[in-house]
Amino acid sequence: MNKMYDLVKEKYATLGLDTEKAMETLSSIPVSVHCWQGDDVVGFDGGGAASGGIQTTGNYPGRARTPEELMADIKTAFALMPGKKRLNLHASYAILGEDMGKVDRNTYEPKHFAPWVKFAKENGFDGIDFNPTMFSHKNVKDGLTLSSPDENIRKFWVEHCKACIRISEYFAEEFNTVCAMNIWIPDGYKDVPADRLSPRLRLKKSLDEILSIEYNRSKVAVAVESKVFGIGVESYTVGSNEFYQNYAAKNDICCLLDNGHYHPTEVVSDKIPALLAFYDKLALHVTRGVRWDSDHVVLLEDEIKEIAKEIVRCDAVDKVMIGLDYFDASINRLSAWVTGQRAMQQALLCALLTPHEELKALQEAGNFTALMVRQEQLKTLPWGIVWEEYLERQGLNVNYLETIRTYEEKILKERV
Ligand code: RNT
Ligand code: ZN
Repeated sequence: MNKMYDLVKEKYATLGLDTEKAMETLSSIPVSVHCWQGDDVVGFDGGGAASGGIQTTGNYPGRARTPEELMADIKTAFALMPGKKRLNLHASYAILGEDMGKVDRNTYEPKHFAPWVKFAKENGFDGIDFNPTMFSHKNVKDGLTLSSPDENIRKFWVEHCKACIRISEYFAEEFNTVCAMNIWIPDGYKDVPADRLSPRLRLKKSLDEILSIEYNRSKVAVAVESKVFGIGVESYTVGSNEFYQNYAAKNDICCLLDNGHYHPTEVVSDKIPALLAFYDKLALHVTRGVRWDSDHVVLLEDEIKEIAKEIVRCDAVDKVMIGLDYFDASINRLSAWVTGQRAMQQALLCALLTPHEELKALQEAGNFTALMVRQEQLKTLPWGIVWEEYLERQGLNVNYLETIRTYEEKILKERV
């Protein structure tokens, strides 16, 4: 028994908080970890470096170049992450084998992802989430996909999304968990557009066509991810926040909130309860934008703590599908993965170790003085000791950097 933990457990008990229960809940909240941190969002279907409003920077050695390499990296990195993990795949990570060059993204099938299912099962992941890949492809024409005025282009991407729904259904069935399928498109304009409506009407039509296929809505949660602007698409984004929130509400699908995709003073933590008033489910891309949607590694900063608090105090751990979305190519990629996932878990633990009922009562009573004092006092509570205990129980209270360095020496350095 860890004496320090026992003391801390007692301390939290005096606040009416059960550290055992907090750890149990924490280990049951799935975090969907993105595969694309491992290879700088390149994928395996020949698209090359990410383009269309997103970009990775850095050239740290060891980028995974094949499915085998990426799987080996995921296996090593995920083993250092506490809690329940899902794997978040993009369509560009299809393992085409003999079909390479014969099929395109509009005809991908579940079989092209079967090795991922096998891999995720072998490693005990909770399930797989999915994303159509509508960037890094020759059919992104003039920066447009689902909103393209070129019918052939628009149809190609509609077919791609339909194919992705089929693949998502396959994942949902294989794991018997809901598969979140997130639609993000790079569509937009670098400079002042002449028509802001037509592209949005075409996007609406495309989404209607995609959703017109029969699929099991209780198994596949289709989500739409808005964005305020992107690199090279600074002036206009077709899939804006208002567009997608209205579309999702009217068509009974989900919104996905990426906290790098809003104006700098807007916060996703405040949007979560706003949407929970209307939606049963919502999805997140937790990231860290430094000055813009830079997709830096998630760290334990105020906004991520606030996001976690909302998930917990709105009693929404079953409603908010937490996914990570960042890609840093300037540091060891496994370390980036683990650091971000652990930060998310830490934020959730802090939230679980907060006396929300007490604080809510102070707010309701209009006792804002006490509310401020209490919230400040809570910041210095020794939650870190509970975190160590949590890691200890999962055999993870180790210096993960050392493990990663060893892997780097043996494996990553060979990749030249
Ligand atoms: C881009 C979006 C999108 C991507 C991933 C790779 O701005 O955040 O979610 O990062 O799909
Ligand atoms: Zn995102």
